[in-house]
Amino acid sequence: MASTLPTKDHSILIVGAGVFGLSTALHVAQDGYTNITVLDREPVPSPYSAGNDINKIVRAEYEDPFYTALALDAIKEWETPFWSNFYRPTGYLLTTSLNAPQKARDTIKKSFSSIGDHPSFPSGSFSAVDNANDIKRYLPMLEGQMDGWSGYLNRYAGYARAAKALEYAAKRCLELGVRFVTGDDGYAVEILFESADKGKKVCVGVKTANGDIHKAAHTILALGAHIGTLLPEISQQVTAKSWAVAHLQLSPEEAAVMKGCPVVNCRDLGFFFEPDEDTGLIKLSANGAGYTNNITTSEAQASLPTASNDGIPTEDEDLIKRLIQQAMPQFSGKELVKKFICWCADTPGSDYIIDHVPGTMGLLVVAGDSGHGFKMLPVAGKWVKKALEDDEQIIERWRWKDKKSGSDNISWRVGKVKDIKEVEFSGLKSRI
Ligand code: FSA
Repeated sequence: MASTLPTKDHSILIVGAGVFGLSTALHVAQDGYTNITVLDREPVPSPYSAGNDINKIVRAEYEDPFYTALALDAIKEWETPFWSNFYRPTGYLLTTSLNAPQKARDTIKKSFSSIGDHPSFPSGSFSAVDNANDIKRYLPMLEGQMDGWSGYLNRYAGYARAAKALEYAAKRCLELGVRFVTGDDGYAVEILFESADKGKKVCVGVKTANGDIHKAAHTILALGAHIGTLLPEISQQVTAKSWAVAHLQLSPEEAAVMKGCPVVNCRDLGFFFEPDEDTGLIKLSANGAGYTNNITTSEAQASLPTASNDGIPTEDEDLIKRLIQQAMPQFSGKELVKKFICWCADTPGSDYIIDHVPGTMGLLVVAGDSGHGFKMLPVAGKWVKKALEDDEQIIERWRWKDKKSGSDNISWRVGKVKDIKEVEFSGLKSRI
């Protein structure tokens, strides 16, 4: 039944209805595939998806021109009528603060020069900002002192209304005939294989928590940070890491003043967005190297997401409070609300993995968002479709890696990776 080369009537099973899963479903359905099923433990937007958030950064300046080109493609899509309801091109301020480590300053220099060097950024998209006065000229709503802040403003960027964009993608999939199975009926617990063909195990689908068998000619695993629970052998290249998210509730009057504020990302503190237009919530996140949850199972030593995402580490709450104090002290008296940790699937070099699982047929994996996947929602499915239709992944950096390769020292991150079980949570000694 399973063949490496799909035809339009072959059954395609996509496990995971997050960013990569929905984008894949959309692209294969738009291309005329007629038999597509998406499984998830929860309806879209699934709380297990890192994309289930009010907003996510959309920017294209990477230090690596490979991803700059892809993100520019994605921005073009975000600007089309299909996606534009969910894109807010507010611009993006990237800075460091007074005591930022040299690493944070260096990454800003590199990403700033990537904008200048790339012909596809509209001219006049960016301006250097050397101090708080420069920043306030462009962002007058920021009342803080922002001592020692410098960096640049990129006008060809903004953010996506993340959860809403996921809901819309699912709606368009449904219109194209994609089936969704959610809850225990959609919670994949085992990959099913049949006897070997040409020395490879043939994947025939998955079993779900309710005991159902979902058979398919092509199974695509898109489980984000949770991928290691279903496919333990990927854990040597994918590490689940989490970052803290919190919110400030603004009144309608306060939100009106902050409206239109570019995304502010201070590399050594954290980032925040303009208030959400429906709720008046400002989302903030702390910048750090991320928290793992290392566990040893019978099959592997792996970092996997915790069962609950509630609350944030105290040290991140402090960073977020410093960010508020320095940029918008008018809100310093407000309590942080809706605090949670968001799990990403990190790879050593921050490259995605989009490949056939070695030693198998009919089984493809799309993983390793590395915390920079959401902006690619409109285009990622195109890459997955290509990998599905090719016998092998021709883009080397997206291939399955048998050994841990690349460095854990991601240039845009500051600080040290810590295990979530070893840090203090606000009000709790530790997370577990
Ligand atoms: O692509 C982007 O600019 C989003 S990065 C957001 C972030 O919180 C990172 O700052 C962090 O280092 C991690 O990768 C998770 O995502």
